[in-house]
Amino acid sequence: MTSLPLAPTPADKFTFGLWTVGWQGRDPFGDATRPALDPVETVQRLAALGAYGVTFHDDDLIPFGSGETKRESIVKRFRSALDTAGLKVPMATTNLFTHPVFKDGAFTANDRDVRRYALRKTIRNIDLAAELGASVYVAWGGREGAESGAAKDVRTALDRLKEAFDLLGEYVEQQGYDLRFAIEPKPNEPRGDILLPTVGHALAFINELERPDRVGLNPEVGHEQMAGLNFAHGIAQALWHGKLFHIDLNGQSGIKYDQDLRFGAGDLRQAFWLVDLLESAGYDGPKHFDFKPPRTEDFDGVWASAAACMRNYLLLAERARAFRADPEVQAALTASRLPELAARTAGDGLAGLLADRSAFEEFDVDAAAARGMAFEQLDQLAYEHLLGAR
Ligand SMILES: [Mn+2]
Repeated sequence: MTSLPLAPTPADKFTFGLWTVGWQGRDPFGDATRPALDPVETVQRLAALGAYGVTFHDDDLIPFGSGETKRESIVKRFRSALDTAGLKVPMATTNLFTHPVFKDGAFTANDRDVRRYALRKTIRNIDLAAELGASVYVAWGGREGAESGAAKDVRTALDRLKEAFDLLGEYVEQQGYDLRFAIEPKPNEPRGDILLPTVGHALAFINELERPDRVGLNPEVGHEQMAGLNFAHGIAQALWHGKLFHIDLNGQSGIKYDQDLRFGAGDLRQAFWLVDLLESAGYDGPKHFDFKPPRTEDFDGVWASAAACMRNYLLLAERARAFRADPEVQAALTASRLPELAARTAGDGLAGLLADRSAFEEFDVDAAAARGMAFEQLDQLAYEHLLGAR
């Protein structure tokens, strides 16, 4: 296949966290392999690559413990870099996991004073997020969890987690900010087990909040795949509930540590179905990359990896469009009876269903059981498009 002339533009709404390209490669077994990156340089480089925006944790931009004067000068310099580069800040989040004070969690730490500190730290960055024009505030509770059974009373911890989101919702409402929260589920790492481990757990939790409309999801590819789940299915359900407020794109190879590979690496097949879903569903929020350029890379590798995230999305979108537009695919979808799934099961109502002898008494169960679904022909067509053979 020849190289497709696909270059990202801000209209594609690709965004990156400061902590992604800025990751220095420090892991549990080794020290940093790259120096720190100036957020201003990140803004310039991402704009040059065709990105739409950047996102940040409070401490990515303003080092933990900075005084008010230093904070103001950092924000001023960052804002001016954004304006010059034309980059947006559609989302921000809080670092409630790096500092040792959060070793037992933030909103669900057993220590009450840690919980109160975590709320104040979050509220402080919500003000900055609103000031920079963000419309989504992500909450990843990386340390909200436990390694052992009695260490965390999960039902009580969920009470505290609800209390936190209710208070944050009240604050945002009081301030009149146009800001919604997006919970990011993850099953484990850094805690042995994390609360709200999957999309489904988080969706159920949101229903118990005082302001459920203000809270949705920020699912991450690798986080669901770490739990062995089908990410596209999880996203489809989040869309069905109207809860896909934001999305973290990256790559993961099966059930193992959180790999944060560039988007498209790892499970390419799931990446294809994800892009097919996002494009056909008309998702119009930011397409946010939360990945880590491997610690083997120098800065050339970092920017190559960032550019590849966007290019892989565009390539997959092009492949998905070709798949959907192929007349043979449309015929195969009909042969697999997808249009029939869209028909009401009992459009004739309960009375009609009960009166319909062909639905039960005269239904030819054996004939229906014998019908093939033709899914293999359909799936092979998808593979042919994904592999560039059609
Ligand atoms: Mn991850």
